[in-house]
Amino acid sequence: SNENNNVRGALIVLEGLDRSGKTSQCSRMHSYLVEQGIPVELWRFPDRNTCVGQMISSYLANKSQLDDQTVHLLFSANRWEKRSLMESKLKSGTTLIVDRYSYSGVAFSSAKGLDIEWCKAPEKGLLAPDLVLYLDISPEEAAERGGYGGERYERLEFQRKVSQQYRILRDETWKIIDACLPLEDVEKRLRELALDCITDCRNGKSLSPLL
Ligand code: Z5A
Repeated sequence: SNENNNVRGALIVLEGLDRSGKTSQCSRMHSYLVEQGIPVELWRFPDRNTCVGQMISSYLANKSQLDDQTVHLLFSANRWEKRSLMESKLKSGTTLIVDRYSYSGVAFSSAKGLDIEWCKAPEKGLLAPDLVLYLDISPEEAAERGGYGGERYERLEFQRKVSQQYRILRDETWKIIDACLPLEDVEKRLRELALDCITDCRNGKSLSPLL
């Protein structure tokens, strides 16, 4: 076996309010990395393709009712059911670009009033991201982008609370990017940060669990 077998992919997470541009930026970053010949996959949470994901999807569409604790644990279970696949992909050298992760789970549920430590507990032991890219936008500016659909959380008042919770979760491993810059400027900044992170992982940065 050659040394390359030990090279792992990076776990790169994009977070931010609804309309902050995560989905656009994730797909641009994915295409860019593919062009660079870097093994990469685009993931997103919730992953609506699983049975758990379908329950979440129907809840978000207001087609079913669940209490706050239950839906919190479903979002978390939706990450747990992908954990081992995530680990094997990373270990086999594939970089994962992930649209929302545990921080969304904690920010949205604690914005409803659930205790933040309670919200964090089921996330412990999932894989810790190597890089969290936070697309920073005020709830008001995000709302101005329009296209708030009919989903449950797409209301300004609630997005304000989510924004406050994200602020509490920030730590020194997050990179905060001004999401109001032109799309191409945001894209360029994200690329640089992602490439640095991929290099660090190739150079032996180890995978660790979320604490
Ligand atoms: N949720 C949760 O509660 N718990 C959890 O554990 C998880 C999630 C994982 C569904 O998520 C909901 O689940 C979500 C959080 C909660 N609820 N909310 N709110 P989702 O990921 O499926 O859906 P989403 O967050 O609503 O994604 P989104 O609407 O697709 O937003 P986005 O990805 O951040 O933005 P976008 O689609 O890329 O861009 C929005 C618009 O802005 C679009 O018209 C773009 O062209 C425009 N845009 C983007 N960038 C720019 C710049 N730089 N300038 C100008 N305009 C721009």
